[in-house]
Amino acid sequence: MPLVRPFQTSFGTQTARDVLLVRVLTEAGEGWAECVAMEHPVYSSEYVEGAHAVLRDYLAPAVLGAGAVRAEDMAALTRFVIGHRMAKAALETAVLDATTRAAGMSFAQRFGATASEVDCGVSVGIASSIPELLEEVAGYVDAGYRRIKLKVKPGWDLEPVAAVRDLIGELPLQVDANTAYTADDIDHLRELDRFGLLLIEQPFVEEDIATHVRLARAIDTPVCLDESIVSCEVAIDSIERDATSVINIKAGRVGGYLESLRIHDACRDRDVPVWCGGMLETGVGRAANVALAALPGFTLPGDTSASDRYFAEDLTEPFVLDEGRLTVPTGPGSGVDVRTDLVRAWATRSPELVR
Ligand code: SMG
Ligand code: MG
Repeated sequence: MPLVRPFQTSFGTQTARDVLLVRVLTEAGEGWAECVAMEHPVYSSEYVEGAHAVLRDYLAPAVLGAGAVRAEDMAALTRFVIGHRMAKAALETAVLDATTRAAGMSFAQRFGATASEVDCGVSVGIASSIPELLEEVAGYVDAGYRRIKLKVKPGWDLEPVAAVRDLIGELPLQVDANTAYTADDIDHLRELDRFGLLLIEQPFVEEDIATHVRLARAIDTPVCLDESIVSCEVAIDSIERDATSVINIKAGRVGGYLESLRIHDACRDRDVPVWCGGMLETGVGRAANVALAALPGFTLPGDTSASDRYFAEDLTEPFVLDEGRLTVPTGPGSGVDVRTDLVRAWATRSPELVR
C-alpha cells in the first residue's frame, strides 16, 4: 500500500507498506490481524518474507496441531520458536479477534481499557530541508495532533528540533533516533535538553542497555526505549537499571497484546509511563493499538495517527482524527471489518492456506 508521503528514518526511506495479513478460521468464527514486520529487516531482524515463512512452516502448524486453543495458550505453544515476535503477535491477535468477536467482547474490554478515546501523536520523518519539515509539521498541528515526534539521526537533530520547537511553541515534542547514535554522541545529545522534549527514543543499538544507562545519567530529557524492549522481562530489567524512564509499547515487537498488557501492568506498578508505538499499521492493526492505548497507564500520546496520515485508502473504515484524538472501537473483537474486496484487489500474491 503506497504511503501518502515517503517516510524517512535513520535506517532508510519507506514509500509503501508491504502488509502481511493473517486470517484464522476457527469453530468460533474468523479473526484477522496484521503483522507489523517491514518489507526489509531494517527496524528489527524480522521482515515480511521471514514472518510469512515462520507462520507457514512453524507457528500455524504448531497451533493447528494443538487442538482447542485460546489466545492465552499461544505464547506457550509457540515458545519453541526463538524470536519472530511480530509473526507470533499476528497469529495470537487473529485468534484473539476470533474469540473476542465470538464472545461479543471488544478488544478494549478484553484489555481492560478505561478510555473511550485516545490522544494521538504523529511521527514525522527526516525531511530534505528544514522548510519542508516545517511545512509538514504545520499541517499536522493544524490537523490537531497532540504531540509531534521527529525522527533524528547524526546531522539531522539540533537544527530541525530547534526549528520545530520555534514553530509549535509548547506542544509536546519528542525525538526518535532508531539506534543511530553511539556512546561518543552523549555530549552532543545533551544539547537536546534545551528544547524541553518529552523524551528521546532509542538513541543506541537495541542490545546496548549500558549506554542508555550512561545517557540517562548525563541528560535531563527522559530516555525511552523502543527496539530494546522485546518482552516484559527486558522492560523490567531496563527500568531497574535506570536505562529507561518511559516505555514505548509495540505489540508486534513484544510478541502480542497479551505480553503488552503485562508490560503495561509492570510499568504501572513502577510508576513508569507508557505510550503506544506504531509501525505504519493499516486500520487492522491500528484498531488493536487504539484499544491498547486506552489503558490507564498509557499517559502519553501514541504513534496512533489517523488513517490519512498513512494511506489514501485504508483496509478498514478510516480512523479519523477528532480534536487530536481517535475513538476506541467498541464493536466485538478489533471492532473493525477488513475490506476484503480491497485486500483481494491489492494482494501481491494469493493467500497461503495452512490447514
Ligand atoms: O505508525 O505512525 C507510525 C510510525 C511510528 O515512527 C514510528 N515508528 O521506531 O517508532 C519507531 C518507528 C518504527 C517504524 S519506522 C518505518
Ligand atoms: Mg521508535
